[in-house]
Amino acid sequence: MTASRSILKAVLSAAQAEGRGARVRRSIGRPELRNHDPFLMLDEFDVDKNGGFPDHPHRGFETVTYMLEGQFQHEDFAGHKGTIGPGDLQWMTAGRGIVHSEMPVKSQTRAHGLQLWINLPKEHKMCEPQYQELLDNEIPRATPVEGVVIKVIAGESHGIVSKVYTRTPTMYLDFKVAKNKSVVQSIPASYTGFIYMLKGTAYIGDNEFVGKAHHTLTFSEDGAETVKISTKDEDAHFVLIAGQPLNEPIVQHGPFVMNSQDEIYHTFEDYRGGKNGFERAKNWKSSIA
Ligand code: FJE
Ligand code: FE
Repeated sequence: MTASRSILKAVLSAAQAEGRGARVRRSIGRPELRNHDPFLMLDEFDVDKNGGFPDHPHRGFETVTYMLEGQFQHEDFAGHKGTIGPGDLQWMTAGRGIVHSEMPVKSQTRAHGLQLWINLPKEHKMCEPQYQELLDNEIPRATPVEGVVIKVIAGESHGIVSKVYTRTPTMYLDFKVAKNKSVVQSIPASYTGFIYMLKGTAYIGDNEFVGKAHHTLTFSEDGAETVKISTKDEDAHFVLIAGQPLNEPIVQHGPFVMNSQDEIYHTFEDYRGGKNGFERAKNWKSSIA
Protein backbone atom coordinates (compact mmCIF):
# COMPACT_ATOMS: atom_id res chain seq x y z
CA MET A 1 0.00 0.00 0.00
CA THR A 2 1.38 3.41 -0.96
CA ALA A 3 0.92 6.34 1.40
CA SER A 4 -0.77 9.53 0.26
CA ARG A 5 1.15 12.67 -0.52
CA SER A 6 0.98 14.99 2.48
CA ILE A 7 0.72 18.79 2.58
CA LEU A 8 3.94 20.77 3.00
CA LYS A 9 2.43 24.21 3.29
CA ALA A 10 -0.88 26.05 3.18
CA VAL A 11 -0.85 29.64 1.98
CA LEU A 12 -3.84 32.00 1.90
CA SER A 13 -4.22 34.22 -1.17
CA ALA A 14 -5.65 37.63 -0.36
CA ALA A 15 -7.05 39.71 -3.25
CA GLN A 16 -4.69 42.23 -4.87
CA ALA A 17 -5.02 44.68 -7.77
CA GLU A 18 -3.83 43.49 -11.21
CA GLY A 19 -4.35 44.47 -14.85
CA ARG A 20 -6.91 47.24 -15.37
CA GLY A 21 -9.33 47.41 -12.44
CA ALA A 22 -9.07 43.67 -11.89
CA ARG A 23 -8.61 41.79 -8.62
CA VAL A 24 -6.66 38.56 -8.36
CA ARG A 25 -5.94 36.12 -5.58
CA ARG A 26 -2.44 34.99 -6.52
CA SER A 27 -1.59 31.41 -5.60
CA ILE A 28 1.58 30.15 -7.31
CA GLY A 29 3.78 33.18 -8.06
CA ARG A 30 3.24 34.95 -4.74
CA PRO A 31 6.41 35.36 -2.62
CA GLU A 32 5.72 32.27 -0.46
CA LEU A 33 4.98 30.15 -3.56
CA ARG A 34 7.50 31.35 -6.08
CA ASN A 35 9.30 28.32 -7.43
CA HIS A 36 6.78 25.64 -8.17
CA ASP A 37 8.40 24.24 -11.32
CA PRO A 38 6.82 23.78 -13.91
CA PHE A 39 4.17 26.31 -12.76
CA LEU A 40 4.85 30.03 -12.86
CA MET A 41 1.59 31.57 -11.72
CA LEU A 42 -1.98 30.76 -10.72
CA ASP A 43 -4.43 33.64 -10.34
CA GLU A 44 -8.05 33.41 -9.24
CA PHE A 45 -9.33 36.49 -11.06
CA ASP A 46 -12.42 38.58 -10.48
CA VAL A 47 -13.07 41.27 -13.03
CA ASP A 48 -16.04 43.60 -13.27
CA LYS A 49 -17.35 44.86 -16.60
CA ASN A 50 -15.04 47.88 -16.63
CA GLY A 51 -11.86 45.94 -15.86
CA GLY A 52 -9.72 43.40 -17.66
CA PHE A 53 -6.31 42.65 -19.10
CA PRO A 54 -5.90 44.89 -22.18
CA ASP A 55 -3.30 44.38 -24.95
CA HIS A 56 -0.18 42.60 -23.63
CA PRO A 57 2.41 40.11 -24.95
CA HIS A 58 3.56 36.63 -23.88
CA ARG A 59 6.52 34.44 -24.82
CA GLY A 60 7.98 31.17 -23.58
CA PHE A 61 5.08 29.59 -21.66
CA GLU A 62 1.39 28.63 -21.75
CA THR A 63 -1.62 30.39 -20.22
CA VAL A 64 -4.56 28.21 -19.22
CA THR A 65 -7.79 30.12 -18.56
CA TYR A 66 -10.61 28.23 -16.87
CA MET A 67 -13.86 30.14 -16.35
CA LEU A 68 -15.95 29.69 -13.22
CA GLU A 69 -18.58 32.43 -13.67
CA GLY A 70 -19.39 35.02 -16.32
CA GLN A 71 -18.10 35.45 -19.85
CA PHE A 72 -14.62 36.42 -20.95
CA GLN A 73 -13.57 37.60 -24.41
CA HIS A 74 -10.16 37.33 -25.98
CA GLU A 75 -8.64 38.66 -29.16
CA ASP A 76 -5.08 38.27 -30.42
CA PHE A 77 -2.86 39.98 -32.99
CA ALA A 78 -3.44 37.20 -35.52
CA GLY A 79 -7.21 37.75 -35.51
CA HIS A 80 -8.00 34.83 -33.22
CA LYS A 81 -11.11 35.82 -31.21
CA GLY A 82 -13.65 34.18 -28.97
CA THR A 83 -15.69 34.09 -25.80
CA ILE A 84 -15.48 31.57 -22.98
CA GLY A 85 -18.19 31.05 -20.37
CA PRO A 86 -18.63 29.07 -17.14
CA GLY A 87 -16.77 25.76 -17.19
CA ASP A 88 -15.03 26.50 -20.51
CA LEU A 89 -11.30 26.27 -21.06
CA GLN A 90 -8.73 28.07 -23.17
CA TRP A 91 -5.30 26.42 -23.21
CA MET A 92 -3.04 28.88 -25.02
CA THR A 93 0.54 28.03 -25.93
CA ALA A 94 2.16 31.43 -26.39
CA GLY A 95 5.38 29.86 -27.69
CA ARG A 96 7.45 32.42 -29.65
CA GLY A 97 4.90 35.14 -29.27
CA ILE A 98 1.32 36.22 -28.72
CA VAL A 99 -0.07 39.69 -28.17
CA HIS A 100 -3.65 39.65 -26.95
CA SER A 101 -6.37 41.20 -24.87
CA GLU A 102 -8.48 39.38 -22.26
CA MET A 103 -11.61 41.26 -21.20
CA PRO A 104 -15.00 40.46 -19.65
CA VAL A 105 -18.05 40.67 -21.91
CA LYS A 106 -19.35 44.19 -21.26
CA SER A 107 -22.93 43.23 -20.45
CA GLN A 108 -21.75 40.94 -17.65
CA THR A 109 -21.36 42.03 -14.05
CA ARG A 110 -18.56 39.66 -13.09
CA ALA A 111 -16.04 37.42 -14.76
CA HIS A 112 -14.49 34.94 -12.34
CA GLY A 113 -12.00 32.21 -13.17
CA LEU A 114 -8.52 30.80 -12.89
CA GLN A 115 -5.48 31.53 -15.02
CA LEU A 116 -2.52 29.17 -14.74
CA TRP A 117 0.89 29.86 -16.33
CA ILE A 118 2.83 26.72 -17.21
CA ASN A 119 6.47 27.02 -18.20
CA LEU A 120 7.57 25.45 -21.48
CA PRO A 121 10.66 23.24 -21.84
CA LYS A 122 13.58 24.88 -23.66
CA GLU A 123 12.80 23.05 -26.94
CA HIS A 124 9.20 24.37 -27.02
CA LYS A 125 9.73 27.98 -25.92
CA MET A 126 9.89 29.25 -29.49
CA CYS A 127 7.18 26.95 -30.94
CA GLU A 128 4.32 28.27 -33.06
CA PRO A 129 1.48 29.62 -30.89
CA GLN A 130 -1.42 27.20 -30.45
CA TYR A 131 -4.90 27.31 -28.93
CA GLN A 132 -6.77 24.35 -27.49
CA GLU A 133 -10.29 25.43 -26.61
CA LEU A 134 -12.84 23.22 -24.91
CA LEU A 135 -16.39 24.04 -23.92
CA ASP A 136 -17.63 22.80 -20.56
CA ASN A 137 -19.54 19.93 -22.19
CA GLU A 138 -16.44 18.81 -24.10
CA ILE A 139 -14.41 18.30 -20.92
CA PRO A 140 -14.78 14.69 -19.72
CA ARG A 141 -15.86 13.82 -16.17
CA ALA A 142 -14.83 11.00 -13.87
CA THR A 143 -17.29 9.99 -11.14
CA PRO A 144 -15.37 7.42 -9.04
CA VAL A 145 -18.02 7.46 -6.30
CA GLU A 146 -21.44 9.05 -5.96
CA GLY A 147 -21.07 12.69 -4.91
CA VAL A 148 -17.61 13.12 -6.44
CA VAL A 149 -17.33 14.72 -9.90
CA ILE A 150 -13.87 15.27 -11.38
CA LYS A 151 -13.53 17.32 -14.58
CA VAL A 152 -10.44 16.11 -16.38
CA ILE A 153 -9.01 19.31 -17.90
CA ALA A 154 -5.58 17.76 -18.49
CA GLY A 155 -4.11 14.37 -17.73
CA GLU A 156 -6.08 11.43 -16.40
CA SER A 157 -8.35 10.56 -13.50
CA HIS A 158 -9.98 7.19 -12.77
CA GLY A 159 -9.57 6.03 -16.38
CA ILE A 160 -10.89 9.25 -17.97
CA VAL A 161 -8.29 10.92 -20.19
CA SER A 162 -8.20 14.53 -21.41
CA LYS A 163 -7.45 15.18 -25.07
CA VAL A 164 -5.51 18.37 -24.29
CA TYR A 165 -1.93 18.12 -25.58
CA THR A 166 0.54 19.15 -22.89
CA ARG A 167 4.10 19.99 -23.93
CA THR A 168 4.97 20.09 -20.24
CA PRO A 169 3.38 16.95 -18.74
CA THR A 170 0.52 18.39 -16.65
CA MET A 171 -2.48 17.13 -14.71
CA TYR A 172 -5.30 19.64 -14.14
CA LEU A 173 -8.43 18.36 -12.40
CA ASP A 174 -11.51 20.20 -11.09
CA PHE A 175 -13.05 18.38 -8.09
CA LYS A 176 -16.57 18.88 -6.77
CA VAL A 177 -16.93 16.72 -3.68
CA ALA A 178 -20.13 16.43 -1.63
CA LYS A 179 -19.89 16.23 2.17
CA ASN A 180 -18.73 13.04 3.88
CA LYS A 181 -16.94 11.60 0.82
CA SER A 182 -13.48 10.28 0.28
CA VAL A 183 -11.55 9.93 -2.98
CA VAL A 184 -8.05 8.82 -3.91
CA GLN A 185 -6.31 10.43 -6.90
CA SER A 186 -3.24 8.92 -8.61
CA ILE A 187 -0.34 11.28 -9.34
CA PRO A 188 2.87 10.32 -11.17
CA ALA A 189 5.71 9.95 -8.64
CA SER A 190 7.91 12.59 -10.30
CA TYR A 191 5.23 15.34 -10.44
CA THR A 192 5.15 18.35 -8.16
CA GLY A 193 1.65 19.52 -7.33
CA PHE A 194 -0.81 21.44 -5.25
CA ILE A 195 -4.49 21.96 -4.52
CA TYR A 196 -6.12 25.39 -4.78
CA MET A 197 -9.33 25.52 -2.73
CA LEU A 198 -12.27 27.40 -4.23
CA LYS A 199 -15.06 26.55 -1.77
CA GLY A 200 -15.67 24.58 1.40
CA THR A 201 -13.22 22.45 3.35
CA ALA A 202 -11.20 19.39 2.30
CA TYR A 203 -9.03 17.06 4.41
CA ILE A 204 -5.89 15.94 2.62
CA GLY A 205 -3.51 13.05 3.16
CA ASP A 206 -3.41 10.31 5.77
CA ASN A 207 -3.27 12.87 8.58
CA GLU A 208 -6.15 14.95 7.18
CA PHE A 209 -4.54 18.35 6.69
CA VAL A 210 -7.38 20.92 6.71
CA GLY A 211 -7.74 22.98 3.51
CA LYS A 212 -10.07 25.98 3.29
CA ALA A 213 -11.18 28.34 0.51
CA HIS A 214 -8.52 30.49 -1.23
CA HIS A 215 -5.66 28.42 0.21
CA THR A 216 -2.96 26.74 -1.83
CA LEU A 217 -1.89 23.39 -0.37
CA THR A 218 1.43 22.14 -1.73
CA PHE A 219 2.12 18.40 -1.97
CA SER A 220 5.08 16.65 -0.43
CA GLU A 221 7.68 15.56 -2.99
CA ASP A 222 8.19 12.08 -1.58
CA GLY A 223 7.37 10.02 -4.67
CA ALA A 224 4.01 8.87 -3.29
CA GLU A 225 1.73 8.08 -6.23
CA THR A 226 -1.61 8.98 -4.70
CA VAL A 227 -3.29 11.73 -2.76
CA LYS A 228 -6.24 11.01 -0.49
CA ILE A 229 -8.90 13.71 -0.18
CA SER A 230 -11.94 13.67 2.10
CA THR A 231 -14.77 15.94 3.10
CA LYS A 232 -16.71 16.05 6.37
CA ASP A 233 -19.71 18.28 7.12
CA GLU A 234 -19.28 20.60 4.08
CA ASP A 235 -19.09 20.23 0.28
CA ALA A 236 -15.79 21.21 -1.34
CA HIS A 237 -14.72 22.62 -4.71
CA PHE A 238 -11.05 22.77 -5.63
CA VAL A 239 -8.57 22.23 -8.44
CA LEU A 240 -5.70 19.78 -8.26
CA ILE A 241 -2.77 20.75 -10.48
CA ALA A 242 0.42 18.72 -10.87
CA GLY A 243 3.22 18.53 -13.40
CA GLN A 244 6.67 17.34 -14.32
CA PRO A 245 9.32 19.82 -13.14
CA LEU A 246 11.52 21.03 -15.99
CA ASN A 247 14.65 21.70 -13.89
CA GLU A 248 15.79 24.39 -16.33
CA PRO A 249 16.89 27.94 -15.49
CA ILE A 250 14.02 30.46 -15.38
CA VAL A 251 14.51 34.13 -16.22
CA GLN A 252 11.17 35.92 -16.08
CA HIS A 253 10.47 39.48 -17.01
CA GLY A 254 6.72 40.00 -16.58
CA PRO A 255 5.02 38.20 -19.46
CA PHE A 256 8.27 36.83 -20.97
CA VAL A 257 9.76 33.65 -19.51
CA MET A 258 13.01 32.36 -20.97
CA ASN A 259 16.12 30.42 -19.83
CA SER A 260 18.69 33.25 -19.75
CA GLN A 261 19.02 37.02 -19.40
CA ASP A 262 20.34 37.11 -22.96
CA GLU A 263 17.15 35.47 -24.29
CA ILE A 264 15.06 38.02 -22.36
CA TYR A 265 17.09 40.84 -23.90
CA HIS A 266 16.45 39.41 -27.39
CA THR A 267 12.77 39.01 -26.55
CA PHE A 268 12.52 42.73 -25.78
CA GLU A 269 14.25 43.47 -29.08
CA ASP A 270 11.89 41.14 -30.98
CA TYR A 271 8.81 42.64 -29.32
CA ARG A 272 9.95 46.22 -29.90
CA GLY A 273 11.10 45.57 -33.45
CA GLY A 274 8.25 43.26 -34.50
CA LYS A 275 10.52 40.26 -35.23
CA ASN A 276 10.78 36.50 -34.63
CA GLY A 277 7.12 35.92 -33.89
CA PHE A 278 6.09 39.49 -33.03
CA GLU A 279 5.70 40.65 -36.67
CA ARG A 280 1.99 41.33 -36.21
CA ALA A 281 2.57 43.25 -32.97
CA LYS A 282 3.46 46.42 -34.90
CA ASN A 283 0.60 48.92 -34.68
CA TRP A 284 -1.85 46.25 -33.52
CA LYS A 285 -4.67 47.29 -31.19
CA SER A 286 -7.41 44.96 -30.06
CA SER A 287 -11.00 45.94 -30.72
CA ILE A 288 -12.21 44.74 -27.29
CA ALA A 289 -9.92 46.59 -24.84
C1 FJE B 1 -0.70 41.00 -15.91
C2 FJE B 1 1.48 40.45 -17.48
C3 FJE B 1 0.29 39.76 -17.68
N1 FJE B 1 -3.14 37.51 -14.14
N2 FJE B 1 -5.27 36.52 -14.68
C4 FJE B 1 1.61 41.40 -16.50
F1 FJE B 1 0.20 38.86 -18.63
C5 FJE B 1 -0.81 40.02 -16.87
C6 FJE B 1 -2.09 39.31 -17.11
C7 FJE B 1 -2.71 38.52 -16.07
C8 FJE B 1 -3.95 37.83 -16.18
C9 FJE B 1 -4.90 37.69 -17.19
C10 FJE B 1 -6.00 36.96 -16.88
CL1 FJE B 1 -7.22 36.74 -18.07
C11 FJE B 1 -6.19 36.37 -15.64
C12 FJE B 1 -4.15 37.24 -14.95
C13 FJE B 1 -2.25 38.29 -14.80
O1 FJE B 1 -2.64 39.42 -18.18
F2 FJE B 1 -1.74 41.29 -15.14
C14 FJE B 1 0.53 41.70 -15.70
N3 FJE B 1 0.63 42.65 -14.72
FE1 FE C 1 -2.52 37.15 -21.40
